[in-house]
Amino acid sequence: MNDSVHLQNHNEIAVITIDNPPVNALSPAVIEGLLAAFAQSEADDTVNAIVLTGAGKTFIAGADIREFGKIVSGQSRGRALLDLIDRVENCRKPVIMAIHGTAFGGGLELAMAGHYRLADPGAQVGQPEVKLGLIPGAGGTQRLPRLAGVAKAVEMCAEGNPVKAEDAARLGILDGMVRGDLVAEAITFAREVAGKSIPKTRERTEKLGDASQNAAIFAAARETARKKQRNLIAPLAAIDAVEAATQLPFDEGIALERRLFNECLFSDQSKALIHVFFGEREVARVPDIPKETPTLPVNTAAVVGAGTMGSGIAMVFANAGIPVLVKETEQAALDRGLATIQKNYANSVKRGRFTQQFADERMQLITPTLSYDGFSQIDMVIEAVFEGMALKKQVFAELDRMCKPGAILASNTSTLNVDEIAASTSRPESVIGTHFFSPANVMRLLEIVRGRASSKEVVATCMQLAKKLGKVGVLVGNCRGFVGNRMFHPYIREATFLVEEGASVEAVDKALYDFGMAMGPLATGDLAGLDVGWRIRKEYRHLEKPDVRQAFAADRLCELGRYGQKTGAGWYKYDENRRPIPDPAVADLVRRWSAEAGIPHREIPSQEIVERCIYALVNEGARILEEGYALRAVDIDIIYINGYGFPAYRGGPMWYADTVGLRRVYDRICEFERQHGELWTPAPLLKKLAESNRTFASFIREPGATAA
Ligand code: 3H9
Repeated sequence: MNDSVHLQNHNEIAVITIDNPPVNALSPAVIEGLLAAFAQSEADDTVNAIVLTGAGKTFIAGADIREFGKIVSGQSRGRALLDLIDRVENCRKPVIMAIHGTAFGGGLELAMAGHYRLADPGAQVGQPEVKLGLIPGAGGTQRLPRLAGVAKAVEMCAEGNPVKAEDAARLGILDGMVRGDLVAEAITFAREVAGKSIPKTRERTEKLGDASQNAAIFAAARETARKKQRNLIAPLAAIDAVEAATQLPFDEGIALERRLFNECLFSDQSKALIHVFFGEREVARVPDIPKETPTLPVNTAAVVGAGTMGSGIAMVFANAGIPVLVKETEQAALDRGLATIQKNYANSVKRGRFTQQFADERMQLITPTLSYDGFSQIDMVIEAVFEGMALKKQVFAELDRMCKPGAILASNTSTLNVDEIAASTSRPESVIGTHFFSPANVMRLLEIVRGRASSKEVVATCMQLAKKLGKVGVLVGNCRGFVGNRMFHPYIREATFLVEEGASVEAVDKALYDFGMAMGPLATGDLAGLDVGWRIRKEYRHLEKPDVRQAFAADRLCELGRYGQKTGAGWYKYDENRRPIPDPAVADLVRRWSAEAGIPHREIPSQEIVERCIYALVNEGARILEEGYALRAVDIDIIYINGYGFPAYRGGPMWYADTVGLRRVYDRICEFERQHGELWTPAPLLKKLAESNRTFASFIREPGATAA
């Protein structure tokens, strides 16, 4: 047919194969090839039935996401897939879908327009469009409830999670599972159904339920969406579209789905989420480390330090099936670490995330130890001891003596200089930073810190390992705080300044929560422990300029023993369930401290709160980008979304600034500089891009001029 669609005749059964690697996305060429293949098969009198399958590792991963930009810019009407789907459903010969790998999005929609669906037991089906800020746009919201029932269809379209073949067969999305050769079995099945009446999904109504039951399902789904997918428009649109399937004739339902799909497609949310989808894949690409770079095997690991981070990191390795030693210096600390791990697994089993058997098997992979015995066999060690340079250096010198040549020696430092740590070994090329985020077994982000001497093999291995560990690995350069924490510092500073200027603790947190952050900055401080920042600020006090304003309120709270959640009080008070309660005592204290410091209190609108905090992130991000500590603006976005609770539907801080317009962001930052002084000096890159009407996304650095 064409390069991406092949047609073969197997004794009266046409087999159409999509061959569009890597995931058989429905590109214009695939759709065109399929239309031609169906036309030819229908016209061919020797063909009695048609089997559609995918070459390679999957059936169809969905519409081609890269095409959406063309619809938005008016270059394409985007109707071709709908036309194909109509053609398939109206085909006069039975169409059997032979599904392996994934039938996602448009792939499932096409499959549901077929007359029968058979699948490999390892297959998955799903409508993940909502994760791209979209709804199914090729009939998914109308056909899925007809096959799976209303409740499951609402859940799948609004939440976007995949369903395994076995469950899909039970639900009626699939007609059966095939354990042997999928295509051969589909051909046999095709012979059985050829010539018989052809069932069409659009004509089915028996699973569409009754009005009162449905009303309860939709009300519950809307409530869940508002809570769990806060501020997102696509989940609610998906629910509306499925509701239409229960209330309108099929064609009218399709028309409504189309309208809602387009509304979502043209929204800023969808553009941002598509940016994030490609961004999460883009960050794996490191310009000077090609794909073919050899990597080192990581079949065994060790973690030094069994505190909160160390025990979480050990779980990450165990969960990926990698045996891991956990070393402590004292039995009591080791016992505490192991108890934490056991408690975490027990909670996961209780919540249904893991089976007891899975948890038991993972525990078996974790071996506690008080010595370096066995370290000489280990492929990769992650140091997760207390954040102090002297101790880290001592541990690395020991690892240098104990570990085999070529073993990767990684530090989980969140701020310290990886080159200085590497210098305490005789093999700085094997040393790298792997900055996990707390809780390590939950948070997806892994900052991989490239030292001056880190070898390309070591960097490539860690980038690849991140994926195996279920993390998004982002390569960053070795500056203080790396990318994430370096930007977090001015963000928290502004939140504190705002309180010192008269905004209430709750108002600051609410403004940023409403903006979409997972938590307000002050509540985050309480969770992490205010003493952490206090300790760092004390250590670096000698670097502060005397005439530059410093935030003081958090340090004063620490002096009063208010470290946050762990002491039952910080910016907030906490009840026994660690629920935050606004504390009038804090408001009084801050008012007094501000008066003493000569800072007048004033009303601060929530817009200013958001701009002060978010633009502080953006300005520091611009410096990091220009200095080469992040490879691209999107790397910063992915860090903030996966490690700091930045809303994905705003695309990350740099993408968000692009959508506001860099000129506007720059002008506002200049205003802040006039009001608040040199802490707000605009980053030179921001100034340059704003003045030339460009975006962060368009910024490409000279090759080689990077520390990441
Ligand atoms: C849709 O269908 C809308 C319709 O309802 C209506 C339309 C009118 N398009 O993830 P990987 C690329 S919306 C284009 O690393 P894995 C991906 O960028 C769509 N490209 O592999 C990457 O490229 P590169 C609904 C796509 O094995 C490469 O393929 N469907 C698409 O870890 C490999 O991807 C979805 O949302 C695509 N649809 O995971 C499914 N999908 O190598 C999105 C992937 O240059 N896809 N690419 O970086 C996925 O969830 C995963 O890719 C999948 C494979 C699970 C399939």
